[in-house]
Amino acid sequence: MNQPIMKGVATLNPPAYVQNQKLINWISEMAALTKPDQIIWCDGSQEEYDRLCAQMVAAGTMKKLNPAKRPNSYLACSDPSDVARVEDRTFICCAKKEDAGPTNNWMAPSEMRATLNPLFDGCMRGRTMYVVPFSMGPLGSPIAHIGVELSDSPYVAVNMRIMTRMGKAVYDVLGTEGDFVPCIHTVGAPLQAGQADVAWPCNATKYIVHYPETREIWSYGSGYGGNALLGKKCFALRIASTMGRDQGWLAEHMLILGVESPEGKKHYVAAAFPSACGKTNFAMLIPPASFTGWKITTIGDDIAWIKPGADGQLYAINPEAGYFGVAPGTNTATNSNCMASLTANTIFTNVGLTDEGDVWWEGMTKEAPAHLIDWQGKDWTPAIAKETGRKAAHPNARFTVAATQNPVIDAAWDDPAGVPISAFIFGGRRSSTVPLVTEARDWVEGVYMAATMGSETTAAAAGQMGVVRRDPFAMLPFIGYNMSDYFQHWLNMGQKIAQSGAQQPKIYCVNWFRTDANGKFVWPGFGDNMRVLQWMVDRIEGTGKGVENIFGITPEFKDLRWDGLAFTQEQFNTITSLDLNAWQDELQLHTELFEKLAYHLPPELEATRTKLLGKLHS
Ligand code: SAT
Ligand code: MN
Repeated sequence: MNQPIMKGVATLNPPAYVQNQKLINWISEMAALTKPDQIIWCDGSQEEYDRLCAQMVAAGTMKKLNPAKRPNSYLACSDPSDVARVEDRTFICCAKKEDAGPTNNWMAPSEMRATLNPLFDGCMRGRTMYVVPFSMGPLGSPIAHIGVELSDSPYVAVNMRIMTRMGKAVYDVLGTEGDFVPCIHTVGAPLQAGQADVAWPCNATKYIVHYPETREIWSYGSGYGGNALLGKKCFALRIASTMGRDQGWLAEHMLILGVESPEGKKHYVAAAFPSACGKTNFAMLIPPASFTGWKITTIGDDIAWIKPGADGQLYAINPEAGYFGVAPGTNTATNSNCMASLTANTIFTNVGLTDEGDVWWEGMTKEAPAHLIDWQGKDWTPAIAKETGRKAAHPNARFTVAATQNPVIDAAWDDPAGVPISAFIFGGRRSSTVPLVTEARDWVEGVYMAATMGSETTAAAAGQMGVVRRDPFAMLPFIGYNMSDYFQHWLNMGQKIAQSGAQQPKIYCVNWFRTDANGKFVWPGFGDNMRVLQWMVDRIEGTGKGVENIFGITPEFKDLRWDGLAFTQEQFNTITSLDLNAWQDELQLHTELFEKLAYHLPPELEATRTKLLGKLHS
């Protein structure tokens, strides 16, 4: 393999196929700053992937799983302090604070550069800098964009190969003049000469920094997930959302799925839920047995890039090429397609290692293995777990797997043109108040629903779990600019679609997570979400029935299909009832949100709130 490896940082020695001078200049500048021992230009080949994995096995970063159980698969266990995105260390650094808005941490670019420069100076000493070229979206698609990540983590290089279209072919698209988003990442743990490395190097100090105006990403101190795989939340959401604002498109925290009726009529819907609320499960849903002939297929499980086509309709791609999903709770009952995806060629992070050399996590099987090594390398048995509460897998443990391993991948998942979107779904995790499903009466009301969405927090972000926080569009940790300007952008997009004469996608708000008096989930969720999805498709087709209430249009019990599920009118009432007192409080929380977002808040949203409040009191 033609792979120039060079000691010291005097020359870069780029491969002949790298022809973009701007890229070479940037890498040269970054190498001079970070001072790696050597630079490896990743070509994305299987040979390179296998070699980096073998190297990490030798270094103790990963374990190779038993090939008889889980071929070509690995387990990586992180430092116990580096297990989730760090939202309080995530910064949007644009010139004006108001442009980052009240929901983001902000620092002036010059101040942040002055802070980061000394940290990055020499941060890769004793390590290798991997040059990772990647395309977010099908190579050459008009909806796709290119990034290059420089990282001193081989774990990042191999994960990026699964999560993105990574490798040599990206340089063909980039050419001599093409644009790319420069992403620099370091674990922030330089090695002195002779100093032994640790299995998961990282730094207690962390910075996840975005400069939206110059479209740069600088990440320091973490090797985990969205902190380090910079194509994902940093580029595909935070930077891309600002590109979308400037260029008239949308970068959203949404899965995209195809739903096909027995008659062969197909719709694509995009659905936003906060991290760790079951987007991957929804994207791979298996309809109940009684729904003969209905098919669900996956375009993407986490992020959607959506651009208006020549016909005025919205077309979406999945910018990613893999899934970085939550392992705990995943099993053949909750997501059998996902389990089938994970049978080989998978990287697991922070799950348990069984005595047979396979993986296990809470909820994977009814019965736990008698013994395993937990994600922190300690002996684990069901008895120890019971006594200490210690988990085999960290609650934010993840798998990294190529989208192509998904048995229900949509035929158009790699189509450069994208797929037309018929509906948007917004869902939070709410144990009370928000009903199973509501259809917005118009675009503005839909934007209002999405803007005021709340959700109980999960383990995907470091911090307290289970408290309700407002999470507009499930974008709270991912919007790269002022939230109110983003609401305005959505309103503008709706107007543009209407003006083009195209049909606006319908907008729905769902909640799978209502609980009963004992705190138990009432809605079975998972495959049974098909019942709600079918109602939406019927609505899109103009045949679905529903009634108008204060907040929009909802189905009555008789309007959903119940064959194959014992679900009573009474249970239905439990998850669809509107508690007017709770809604009084809920609207008060919307008011508080709007007060916080007052700068540039679109007047339509305040007007919608006033209208709803009026209906509540009438
Ligand atoms: O760590 S990630 O940002 O990749 C996962 C998530 O929060 O959804
Ligand atoms: Mn996500």
